[in-house]
Amino acid sequence: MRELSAAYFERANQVIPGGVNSPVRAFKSVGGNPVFIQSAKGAYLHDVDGNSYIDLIGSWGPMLFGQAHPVIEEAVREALADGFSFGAPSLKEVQIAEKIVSMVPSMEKVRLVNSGTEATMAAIRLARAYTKRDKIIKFEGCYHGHGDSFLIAAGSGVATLGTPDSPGVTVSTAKDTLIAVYNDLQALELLFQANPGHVAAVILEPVVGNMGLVIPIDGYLAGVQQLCQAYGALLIFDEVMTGFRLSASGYQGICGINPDLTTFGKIIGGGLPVGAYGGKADIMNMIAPAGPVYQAGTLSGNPLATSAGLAMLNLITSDLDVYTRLENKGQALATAIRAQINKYGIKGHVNQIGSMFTLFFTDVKVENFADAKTSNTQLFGKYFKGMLDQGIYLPPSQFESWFLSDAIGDLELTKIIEASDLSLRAISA
Ligand code: HOZ
Repeated sequence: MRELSAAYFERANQVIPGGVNSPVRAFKSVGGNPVFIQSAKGAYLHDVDGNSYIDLIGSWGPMLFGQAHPVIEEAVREALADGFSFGAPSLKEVQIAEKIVSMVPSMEKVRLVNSGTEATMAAIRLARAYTKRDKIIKFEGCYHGHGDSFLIAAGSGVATLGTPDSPGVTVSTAKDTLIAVYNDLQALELLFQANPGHVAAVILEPVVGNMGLVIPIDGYLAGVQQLCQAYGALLIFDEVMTGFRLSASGYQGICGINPDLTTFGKIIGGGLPVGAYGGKADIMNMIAPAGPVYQAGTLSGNPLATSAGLAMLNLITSDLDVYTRLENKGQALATAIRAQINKYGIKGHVNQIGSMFTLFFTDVKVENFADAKTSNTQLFGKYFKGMLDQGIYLPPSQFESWFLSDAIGDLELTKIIEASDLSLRAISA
C-alpha cells in the first residue's frame, strides 16, 4: 500500500540521519515508516504511492486556508518572475511588516527571519540585552524551536523521542534556562523569588501546541504578565503556531494581553520559510543596525516568501469569518470525538480551541505537560495507524496539535469523524 514510501525511506536512511529532515516527521513513536508526500492541494495530501489523506497537520500550522491556496500560488508565481533572492531591501518586506503591525496591536516594529527557531533565539538575545539579565523562564513541554536555550524540558519532537534535554547543550547554557510548570502561577512566582534580578524574560506559547494542545486556564496569562511586570522581566509570546491561526491578531487578540515581544513562524510566509519577531519599539530599536544587538540573514525578507506571506495575511483580513468557520468545525469534531470516547469507554480527553485540537489518551484533564504525559502513547499509536489507513493524516505523535483548515468541508469532517469512530472501536475491542 505504501511500497514507494518504504523504498524512499530506506534510501533516505543512507544519506539523511534517521531518514527525515525533522524528527517529528518520523513515525518513531507510532510505528511504521513515514509517508512520502508527492503533492498537496486544499484539504488533501497525496503520497508517492497514489494514496490521498485528509491533512490534519497543515505543515504544522500555516495552511489556514488549506494547501496551495490559488491566491498564494499566484502571488508566488508573480514574484518568481522578478527573481529569487536579492540580499538587498525590497518593498514587499516593508508591506508585510506594515501589515503585521496593523494586525497585531502589541507589534510596533517587526524583524523578519526565516523560521520560528530563528525568531525565538533572537527574541531572547534581545530580551537579555534589554534587561541586562541572563536567565529566561520557559515552561516544561513548551517548544520554541531547536535553539540551545530551549532544548531543556522541551515538548514536540524531543518529548516524542523521550529526550527533552538534548545532549550537546552545554551546562553553562542550560543553567540560564529556568523551567516552570504551565498553568501554575504559584510555581512561577517561586521561580522569580528564587532568582531575584536575574530573569530577563518569560517565554511561553500562550496556547500550547507542543505538548499536544493545552489551553491556559482563566486568568493565567494575565497572572504571568503581572509577575513579569513585578519582577522586571519581559513577556514573550511564542505565537509560531497560534499567530494568525486562532485570530487575525494571534491568541493575544483573544486573551487581550499585549506581550513585550512576540514570535511568529511559517504562517506569515503562507507556508514558505519565514519567521518574525517584534514588539515594543523601544525594545526592537536595540536590534542592529538601529542598535547593538546583532541578528542578520541573507534570506530574511526573501521576495518569494514575503509575497506568499503578504497574500496569506491579505486573505485573512479579507475573510475574517474564517475563524468562526474554523471554530465551528473544531467544536463539531470535539463533540463527536468526546461522544465516541464515551461510547467505547476509552480513557480520553479532548482539548480544542478554534482549529487546534488534540485527543489525549488519558482520562486526566490535560492542563500541563505532566498531565499530557499520563497519556497512553501506545493507544495513540494504534489510533494514528487506524486513521492513516483510512486516509486521515494526523501528526505522528501524542504530543502535537492537529490543525484544521478552511479547506476541510463537511465531507472531510464527516470522513474524519467516521474514521475516528472505527479506529476507537478497534482499540476498544
Ligand atoms: N514545532 C513543530 C511541531 N511541533 C515543528 C515541526 C518540526 O519540528 O518539524
